Amino acid sequence: MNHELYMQRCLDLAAQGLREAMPNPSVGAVLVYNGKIIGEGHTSPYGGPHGEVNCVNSVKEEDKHLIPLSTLYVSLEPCSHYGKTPPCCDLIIQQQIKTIVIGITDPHEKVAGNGIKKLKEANREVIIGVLEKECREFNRRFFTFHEKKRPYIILKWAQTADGFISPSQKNRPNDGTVESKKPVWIANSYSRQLVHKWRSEEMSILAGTNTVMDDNPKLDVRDWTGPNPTRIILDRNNRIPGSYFVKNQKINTIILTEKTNLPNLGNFLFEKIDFNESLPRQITQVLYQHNIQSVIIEGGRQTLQTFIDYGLWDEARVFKGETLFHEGIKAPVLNATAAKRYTVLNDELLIFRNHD
Ligand code: AOF
Ligand code: ZN
Repeated sequence: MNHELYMQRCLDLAAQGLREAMPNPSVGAVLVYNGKIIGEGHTSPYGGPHGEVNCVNSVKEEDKHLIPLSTLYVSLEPCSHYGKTPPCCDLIIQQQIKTIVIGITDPHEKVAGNGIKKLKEANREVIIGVLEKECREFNRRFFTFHEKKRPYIILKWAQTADGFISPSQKNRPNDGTVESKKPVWIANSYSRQLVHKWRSEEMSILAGTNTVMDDNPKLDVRDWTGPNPTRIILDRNNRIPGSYFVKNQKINTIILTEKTNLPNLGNFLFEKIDFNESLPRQITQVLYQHNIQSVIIEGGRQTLQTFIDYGLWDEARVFKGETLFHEGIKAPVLNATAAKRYTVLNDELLIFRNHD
C-alpha cells in the first residue's frame, strides 16, 4: 500500500491553503480508487468547507459511483462536531466510504478522538498515524495553540558578524524625526525579503517599545504577497507618537499597555497588562484570547531575551550578516544548538527549535 505517498499528497494539497485557513488547521484529503486519485481537496479559507468536503465535491460525475469503493486519505482526524461547518465524519459515513487513513488525531477538544470513534462505530476501517510526525509539523501552530493554550512563538533577529543587533545610538542616521529613522541593515535584501514571506505566514507580529521608538518599523508585508499579521505592540506608557507607522489604523493592531480607558478604534485595540509582572505569559494569554495561533517576535533585544529566559519560544530564526558594528546592542543569548543552517547569499541563517 502507498499510504505514505497519498498522505504526502494530502500535505502538499494542504500547503496550498495554510495561511488562509488559519486559525483553522489546513487539511488535505485524497480519494483513491484502485491506485488512482479520483478526488482531492484542502481546507478552504477560514470559515469555508473542510478538506474532506472539497475532496468529495471534486470527484467527477462519472466517478461518483466509485466513492464507496475508495480509500479516503486525510492529514487530520475528520471532525465530529458542528462548528462553522457540519461534521466531516457524517459526510464520510453518508458517502459509504469504507476505509479512512488518518495522519494524526485532532487536538481540538471538541474532536480529540471523537471523529475516529464515530467512524469506527459506523464499522469503517480506520488507519491512524501515517506520516504522523509530518502532519503535526505541518500544522504545528494549530497543535501548539490547542495543546499548550498559547500561540506558536517564532523569534527572529539579525546580528552582525561581531554579535550586535543594532549600532550604538551615535552611529545611527537619526536626528529624531520620523523620516530620519532610516534602518541600518544587517541582513542582505534576499534575507529581508524572506522575512516578509515569514510575516505573511503568521497571524501576528510583535515588537517592543524600544524597537518601535528607535526604528519606526511598519511591521507589514511588503516584499511578498499575503495578509498582514496583526501587529502586537508593547507600549507601557502610551508613548509611541501618533505619527509612527504602527499607529496607522489600517492594519489590525493590539497595543499592550498599562494605561486604562484608551478607546478602541475599529481594528485598533488596547489591552491592559501588568508590566511589573513577567510579560511573556501575559502576552501569550492575550493572544490566546484573541484566537491568534502564532506570533513572530522581531525585537528588540529585551523582548526577545525575556521570551528566551522564560523558555517560551518554539523557533528562533537568526541571520548572521557580514557587517561589523564594533559597538551597540548585543544580540540575544540563546542556549541552543543550531538545528538547521542555511546561507542566503552572504548571510548565514540559523534555525533553532526549542524542544521543551
Ligand atoms: C476537518 N477537516 O479540513 C479541518 C478541520 O468551525 P469549523 O467547522 O471550520 O471547524 C473548525 C475545527 O475543525 C478546527 O478547530 C479543527 O478541530 C477542525 N478542522 N477538520 O475534518 C478540515 N480544517
Ligand atoms: Zn471537518
